[in-house]
Amino acid sequence: MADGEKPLVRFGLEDGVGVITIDNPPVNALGPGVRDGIVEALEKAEADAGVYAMVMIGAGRSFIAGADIRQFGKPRALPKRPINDVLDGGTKPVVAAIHGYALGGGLEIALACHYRIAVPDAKVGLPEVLIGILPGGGGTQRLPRLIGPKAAMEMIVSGRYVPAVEAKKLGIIDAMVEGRDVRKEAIAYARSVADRRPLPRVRDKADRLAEVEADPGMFDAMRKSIARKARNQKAPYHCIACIEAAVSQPFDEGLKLERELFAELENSDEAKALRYAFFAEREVAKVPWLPKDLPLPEVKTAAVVGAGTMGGGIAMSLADAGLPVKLLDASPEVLERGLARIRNNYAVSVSRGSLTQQEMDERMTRIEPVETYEAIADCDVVIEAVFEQMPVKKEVFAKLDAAMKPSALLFTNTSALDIDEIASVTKRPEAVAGTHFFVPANVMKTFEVVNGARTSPVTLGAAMKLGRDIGKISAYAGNCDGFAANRSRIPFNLEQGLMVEEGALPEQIDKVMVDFGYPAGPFTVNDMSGLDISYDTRKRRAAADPNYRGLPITDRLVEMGRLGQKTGKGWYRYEEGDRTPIVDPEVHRVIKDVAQERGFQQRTFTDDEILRRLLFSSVNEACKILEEGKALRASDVDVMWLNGFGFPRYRGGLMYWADQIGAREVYNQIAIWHQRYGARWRPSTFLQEVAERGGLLRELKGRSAT
Ligand code: T1G
Repeated sequence: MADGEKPLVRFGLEDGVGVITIDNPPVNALGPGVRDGIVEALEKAEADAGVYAMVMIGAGRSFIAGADIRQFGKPRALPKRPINDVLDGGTKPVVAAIHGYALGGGLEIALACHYRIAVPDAKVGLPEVLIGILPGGGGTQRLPRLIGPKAAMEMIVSGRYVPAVEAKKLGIIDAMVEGRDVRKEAIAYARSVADRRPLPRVRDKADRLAEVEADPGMFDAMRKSIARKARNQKAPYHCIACIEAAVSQPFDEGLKLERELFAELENSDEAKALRYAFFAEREVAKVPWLPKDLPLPEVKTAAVVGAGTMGGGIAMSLADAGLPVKLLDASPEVLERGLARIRNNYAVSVSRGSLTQQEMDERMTRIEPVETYEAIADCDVVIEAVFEQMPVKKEVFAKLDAAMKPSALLFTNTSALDIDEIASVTKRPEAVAGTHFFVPANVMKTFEVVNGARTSPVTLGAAMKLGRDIGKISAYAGNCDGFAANRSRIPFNLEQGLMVEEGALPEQIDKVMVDFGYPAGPFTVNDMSGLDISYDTRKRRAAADPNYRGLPITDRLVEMGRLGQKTGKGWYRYEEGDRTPIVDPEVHRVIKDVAQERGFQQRTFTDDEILRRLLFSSVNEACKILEEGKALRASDVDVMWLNGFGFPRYRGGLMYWADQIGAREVYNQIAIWHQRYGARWRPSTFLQEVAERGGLLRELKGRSAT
């Protein structure tokens, strides 16, 4: 350890209790040196006759957040002795004192300790499946022994973080401590258990494993229940196999299988992609020119203008995060309908058990309906969510400018309109930014922050922070038509419509995308959101631009009243009260009729061409967005696609997936389509450059972002 460098693991003695402190900021990950440091401290305490009990605790804000994910996929020295073997072989009680998080390898160490205590707001979990691997430190063998195989399987296959109070009920935590001075309380607890023998080693517990006798089908039931979401993935199934071994084989045999399956997963394609997504979702928070310690205004009160679907969802997002929200709409009827919709959304969550009635009531009381701008004047932030038409937006912002207190932040939820034009009607354009929520606003994680030409760094920073504070993933976008997320998606939508004109059937395209890993195909999604949504926009553009070709087949369906699920038929037909899309020969006839009327040549498509036509078009657009500096990083676009468009997470993201094919092959294919289909397939120069230098698309950075 270099001079002056703080030790990663400290050992201190207090009245016979050895305190092992892990100090590896920011989250006490088990990086190089940490594991050996813990082993050294344990062995030292074992050898010291003056030590009769031990405490293991994390410095800073957390216990141990798990293995250092950055080390995966790299050669790494194996620890001299696995920590959990040292703990199993110990003769003195070790108490894991948990605050903040005990995750992955961190919880596994705690499970190998003899006791676990926690503060009420701590969280524990084995989230390895979320990065495509499995608990590789004995967690699949110890957790079932502590809380039973079914509860263990639910925790490990979901990867969810469990609040300490629930973890105590499950049996993971032995005692809750206040948390005023965790170290002190842990030492006292260690003293209280110092003489208890035999030492309660989790590996020796077998009684809870017997639960499988009453429910031997639990493993197949879990496999069945995850089949849809875990499609094309290995890690969830390997987790189940390890837990199955825990109930059917001796502890060391189960450990052996765990190690084998872990090794198989560590460098799997899904693990590499999920690790990439993990770090991309942390990188996206960073705006290079914003200092990390930039003082930002505090947001304690919020307002939303517009009580429609979006406004209601936004109000819920803010209320869910504990912010009092004033929901403004000039029309009392719209306001009442909006509140009823919010109430209903919460009631559905309560009926599903994902929210308690008390939580719903608390959130509802945070949302106050108001009808005047004066009523929101004192709010720290206001988010406009009215009709997606510029005149309406401008009218609202002129009123906001007149009414809101000088320090208020003025955000618009527009999904594509010009932020600068909206800001131009205010005297404070520096306080205006875009905060684009995805539908449904209270569920989707992507929170696109759009930087106007005159948006100040403080306003930009405050918008990025607001997204994080309400549990979303803030992603920077520059001001242009469609910003970054929707703009990168537009070519996908266009190719989808054009391929149907050229002979591909909606159900074939949907199947390709579902097999790829999407939860639903694009035509099924169109039927959910309604075919009439963009119909008016296309008609307006056709009236303004005689060269605009629009989407004649979609328009024909709309004109036939086939608007999607809401009318019982759209691209598909639907039985009464059932959302299952059913192929409808009537649609095939419409496609043929319009193709004949418009002279579209029809042909068959391979699945691979469909996949590449859709996704390559968006890869190309993402490169153009980066070229124009309208996004900071290609990995930011991936984060938007993962969290805004349902792109399968185990494929890393749009640009990460394109790298698996290779920039050169992507570029060559686009160049061919450029020849065949014309300007819309003009290859991005950024794409061409990456292809020529053999680089990686996911590492592209936006040209000095504006
Ligand atoms: N390894 C390496 N870096 C990590 C890390 C980890 N496990 N967890 C967080 N970081 C970095 C993160 O990239 C960011 O870096 C900074 O810490 C703050 O993170 C053997 C094999 C703990 C709940 O999956 O869930 O153990 O951007 O922004 O919002 O069986 O981090 O500042 O440079 O997320 O306060 C299992 C993952 C590993 C936990 C804190 N553990 N981490 O959230 O901060 S596999 C995990 C989290 C394993 C064993 C297996 C969260 C957090 P930078 P942050 P946060």
